[in-house]
Amino acid sequence: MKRLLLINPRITSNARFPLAVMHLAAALKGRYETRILDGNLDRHLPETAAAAVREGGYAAVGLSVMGGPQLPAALAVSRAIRAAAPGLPIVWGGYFPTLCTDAALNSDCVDYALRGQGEQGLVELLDALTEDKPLDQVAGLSWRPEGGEVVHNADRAFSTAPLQMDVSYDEVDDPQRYLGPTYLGRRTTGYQAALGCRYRCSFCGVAAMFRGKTALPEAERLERDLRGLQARFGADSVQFYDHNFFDREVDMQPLLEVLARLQMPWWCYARADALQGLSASSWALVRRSRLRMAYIGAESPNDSLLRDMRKGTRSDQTLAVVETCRANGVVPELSFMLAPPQDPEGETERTFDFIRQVKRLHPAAEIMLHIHTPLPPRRLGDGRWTPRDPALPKGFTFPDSADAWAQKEWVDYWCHKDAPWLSPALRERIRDFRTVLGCRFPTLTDIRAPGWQRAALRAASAWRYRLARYDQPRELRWLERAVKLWDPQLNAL
Ligand code: B12
Ligand code: SF4
Repeated sequence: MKRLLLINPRITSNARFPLAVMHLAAALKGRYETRILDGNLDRHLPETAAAAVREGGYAAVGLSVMGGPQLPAALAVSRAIRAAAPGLPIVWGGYFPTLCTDAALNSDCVDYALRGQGEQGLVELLDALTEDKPLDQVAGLSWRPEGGEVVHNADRAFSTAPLQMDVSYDEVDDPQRYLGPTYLGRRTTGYQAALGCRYRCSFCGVAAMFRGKTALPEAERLERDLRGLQARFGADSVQFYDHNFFDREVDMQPLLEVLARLQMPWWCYARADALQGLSASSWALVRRSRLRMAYIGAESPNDSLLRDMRKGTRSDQTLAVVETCRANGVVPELSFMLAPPQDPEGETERTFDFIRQVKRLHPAAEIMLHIHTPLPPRRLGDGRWTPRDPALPKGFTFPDSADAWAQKEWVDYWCHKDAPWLSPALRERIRDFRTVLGCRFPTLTDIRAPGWQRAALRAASAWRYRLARYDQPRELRWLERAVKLWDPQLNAL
C-alpha cells in the first residue's frame, strides 16, 4: 500500500490529540498507509521528518497548518523535508492555506494547498498524484503548474461524511500523553462532536472553512466515542472542540441527554443567543451534564460594531447570558476584541467598562482579551476575492508569503495579540488593564496556584480595580512573576 506522512507542526507544549491529521488518516484508511508525526510531542520534528522521508516509500507529505505560532514550525519542517527528499510532494491543509492560499503557495516548500475540509480532497489529490490523473478535478485544490501561475480549483462542497468515519487513537504514537489534568478533571480529553458552524462572522476563519454550514453527530456516536475515551484512556472530562456547540435546541437535546448520562465535566464554545434561547428543560440537562465553562464570543459592547462583524448577537444578550450562566452554575468565558481599527482607544475604554459590568454580575466570569485583527481578503474557488474589511486603515497591506506571515509581528496579528494601528500608549494601557484584571480575578483555569497566592493577588490589586487605576501596576507585575501567574490565553483554543 502507498504511504503518506502526516505532520502536525509544533504549536504548544500542552499537547492535545492532533485531530486534524487523525481525521485525515481515518479518511485514507484502507487506501494509503499513514504515519503521524506530532511536533507538540517531538521537539526535533524537522530532523525526525527528514529521517522518515529519507527512508523513502512515501507518496507525499501532508502538513496541518494554522496561522500563528504553527506557521514558522510548519515552514521549518517543510524545508527539512524538501532538503531530504527534493522531489517529494508537500501538501499543506488547514486554516492557514484555506485563508491565505496564495501566500502559502508563495513559498519554496509548499507544492499543494488544500482549502477547507481535507478528508476527501486529500484522497483525491493522492490518487491524482500517484495515478498521474489531472489535478483540475480535485475540488478545493490550489497549486502552481510548473513555472506557471497559481491555479485555484472550485471550492469543495461541505461534507458530512467525516461524521461517519471512525478516528483511530492508535494512529498516534502514545495516545495517553494527550490527556492531562485541567480545572475540569484529572484526565481531560479534547473531542470534536459537530462539524462547522452555521454563522458567518466576518472576522472568523471558521466561516471561511465551512461557509455557514454545520452538521451534528448522532447521539449514539457521541456516546460511543466518549465511553470509549473513558474506558480506554480514563478520560473523566472533555473539552469540546466544536466551533459552536449549542446548535438548534431540538437537535441538541439528544446530545445533552448523552452528556447528562455521562456526567463528565465539560467545556465548549457557545453563542449568547443560543444559550439564552434554551428552554428550562434543556438548562436542567445542561446542569445535570456538568457543563463547567462556556466560551462565548462577546466581542464588543458596541451593537453597531457587532452588526458590522455579522456577529448576530447583541450586548444585552451578552449581559443576559452572564446572569443565566451564573444561575445555572456555568462560568461564561467571554472573549472580547479590543482596539478595532475604527476607534481603537474609544472602543477599548468602552469594552473595559463593559467588562466591569460583567464582573459585577458574575465575578467568576472569565475574560479573554484579544485585539480585533480583521482577516485578509481570501481568494474564492471561482477566482473572485472576498472584500477587504472596510475598517482596515488606508494603505494597510497583508503579507503575501508564508515566510512574511511567519514574522513575529504577523504571528502576533494572527493570535490577536497586536496590530499595526495600536499606539504604544494603547498597547501599554491594554497590558496594564490585563494585569490588574488578572490579579483581581485570578483565572479558575489555573490548577497550580494555591489559595493563598490567589488571595494575595486579589488583595494587592483590589484598590486599583476599585478606583479603575490601571496605570503602571509595577507591584502587580512583580507579584505576577513571583507566583508565575497563569496566562489562560497562552493555551487558548
Ligand atoms: C485544539 C485547537 C488548538 C490547540 C492546538 C491544535 C493542534 N493542532 O495541536 C491550541 C490550544 C494550541 C490552539 C491554539 C491556537 N488556535 Co486553535 N483551535 C483548536 C480547535 C479548538 C480544534 C482544532 C481541531 O482539532 N479541530 C478538529 C479537526 C478535525 O479539524 P481541523 O483542524 O479544522 O482540520 C480539518 C481541516 O482544517 C483540514 N486540514 C487540517 N489540516 C490539514 C492538513 C492537510 C494536509 C489537509 C489536506 C487538510 C487539513 O482537514 C481537516 C479535516 O477536515 C480549533 C477549533 C476547531 N473546532 O477546529 C481552534 C482553531 C483552529 N484555532 C484557531 C486559532 C486562531 C488559534 C491560535 C493561532 C490563536 C488564538 N486562538 O487566538 C492559537 C495559538 C495560541 C498561541 N499559543 O499563541 C482558529 C483558526 C482560525 C484562524 N483564524 O486561523 C480556530 C478555528 C478557533 C476559532 N474559532 O477561531 N488551537
Ligand atoms: S459563531 Fe463563532 S465559530 Fe461561528 S462563525 Fe461566528 S465566531 Fe465563528
